[in-house]
Amino acid sequence: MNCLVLLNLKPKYMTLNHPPFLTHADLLKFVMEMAEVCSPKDIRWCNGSKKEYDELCQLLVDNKTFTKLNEERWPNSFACNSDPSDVARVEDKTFICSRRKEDAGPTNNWEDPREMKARMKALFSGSMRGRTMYVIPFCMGPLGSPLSKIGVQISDSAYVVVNMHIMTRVGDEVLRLLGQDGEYIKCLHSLGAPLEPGQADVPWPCNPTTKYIVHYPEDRAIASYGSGYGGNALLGKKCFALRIASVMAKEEGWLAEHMLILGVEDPKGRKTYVAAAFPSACGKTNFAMLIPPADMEGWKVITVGDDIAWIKPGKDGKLYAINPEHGYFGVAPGTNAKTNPNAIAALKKNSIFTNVGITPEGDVWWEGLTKEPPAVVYNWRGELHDPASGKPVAHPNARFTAPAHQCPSIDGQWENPEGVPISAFVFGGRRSTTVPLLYQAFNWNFGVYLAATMGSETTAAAFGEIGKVRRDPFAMLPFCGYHMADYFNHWLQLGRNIPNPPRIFGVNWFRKDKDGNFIWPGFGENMRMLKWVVERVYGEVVSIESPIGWVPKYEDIDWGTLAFTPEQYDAVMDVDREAWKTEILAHEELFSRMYDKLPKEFFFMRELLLSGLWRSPEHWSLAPETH
Ligand code: O2Y
Ligand code: MN
Repeated sequence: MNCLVLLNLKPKYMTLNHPPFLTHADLLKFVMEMAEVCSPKDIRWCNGSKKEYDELCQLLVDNKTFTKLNEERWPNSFACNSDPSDVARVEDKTFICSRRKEDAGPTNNWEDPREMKARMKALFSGSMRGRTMYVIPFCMGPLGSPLSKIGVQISDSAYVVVNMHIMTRVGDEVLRLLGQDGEYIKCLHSLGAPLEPGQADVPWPCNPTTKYIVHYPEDRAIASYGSGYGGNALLGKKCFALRIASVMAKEEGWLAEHMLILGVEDPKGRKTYVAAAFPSACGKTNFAMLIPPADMEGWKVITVGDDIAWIKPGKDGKLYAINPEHGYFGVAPGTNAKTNPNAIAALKKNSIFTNVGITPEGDVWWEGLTKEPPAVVYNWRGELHDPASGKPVAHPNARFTAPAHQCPSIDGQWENPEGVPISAFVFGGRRSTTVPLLYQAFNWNFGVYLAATMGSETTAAAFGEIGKVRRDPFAMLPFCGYHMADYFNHWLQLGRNIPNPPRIFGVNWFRKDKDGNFIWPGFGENMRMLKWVVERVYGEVVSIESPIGWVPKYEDIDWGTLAFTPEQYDAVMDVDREAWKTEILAHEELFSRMYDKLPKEFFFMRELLLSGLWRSPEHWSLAPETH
């Protein structure tokens, strides 16, 4: 019998052209109920085909949302400008609506889910009038992988559909995998910009004043209203793959992390996989696609993912990771053939650019792509760029959406349904002082403490005082769907359950000298640090014990042709005892916010670290050498 009859649905939406093989009654009910609330003009189920992608891109061109780029130079690619009110994730309007406030914790915005649902119902009522409601079945992770999870996003944005095509696996195959009663995450998204009869559309519809990104962890559901941009609207990414997935991971004994995944291939062909967490906009994509310096012959970095990792213990006790995404939503400014040649190659075709500059010849440009902007270029607000104005061409958060498989460094294993085995975790922040270039935590627990206390200095006045350290534990502060201290406990517990957990390292590429210059060149040179990490994983190199962890000896780093003197090394590796006393005491500021649930181990580790700073009157580098 037809499911629609079974569900006694209103004739208005009997023409929903869902695939004939769809037998998932709960999904049909969800779609029909949302249609009743949002009142779209029609409903379109996305099948994930190239035809669908091309058709919707053309629709976006016709609506003046997309500019088709020069086909010879940028095949099958488009650029668009968002509304100035809609340029980034809206953290202050992001909510975790767990039933109990204490489950969301002090670092998330919370509201009672019943109250929030009432507010959302009012906002979504008629919100899709005059627009098509797209139903986007998508899979996070390789189709059929035991580590993958399915979502269905309802959206009234064609821009969202085409971006989801690149960022996730969309279409009929996903519905087939769902079967009659498969589990899926309900994702509802509306631009909050209904069109009244006769009303002309605008290139970037959104709600300029009201935006909400709401998560219901217990219902495994997401509602996003008012924004068409990035993390607010592509719900598979931050909302599902991090906030909701982190809750599922805690309950099911795995990890959903804000981490890149890379493989290091050594000259003998040995592959070692590393997962690394850095706060947003700290160069994760660059690190994931690193090209080693020419003198490190035989060393290679291969890319599995640049932003999110789902990591599960395998039967052999190792941790296995997949990249749940299918594309990159990378920051454009600063990306160029020198800083990240692999990203430049990945975005050369079949890509979408948001908030970059566009030239009359159909080229795109952003700050850092080349030294000088093109003679004639329209900025992200569509104005003719005037170099004297001081205004940037691209918005600082301008993005490219590019298919992952187009990255030349993509690992042959990146879609392995079993995932790749992780041997090391790397955590890093942006610190101009105090934190050394590279160090290894004494053990798993100290590593968890290291990651929990990582932070970055603020670079934008939006975050208050410039240069103040903002703690971002595990780079997950904006993305953990539950109480951050429960999250720390989850990591500690995971370490207790696996026999030989991955080694944990801290890095800081951003240390400055007295004159304010970066000491470490970064980018490809970071390979020299990665090599030491790999050698430590296999116990192939000794280290020195500093008060905060194991550190490399100068002569154990492969310097190749890089002129980096022992004096520079001392400066970038210095563990200043007084600075570290202040640093460790400053951890209290974060901990005091979550004191009631903080792991007891943290209090002891803090004391141990502090006492270690008094361990010897000599400089730490004279401490005993050990494996
Ligand atoms: O501002 C946005 O909507 C995008 S944020 C983003 C995009 C890709 C990868 N990471 C991030 C992030 O904020 O960490
Ligand atoms: Mn990110």
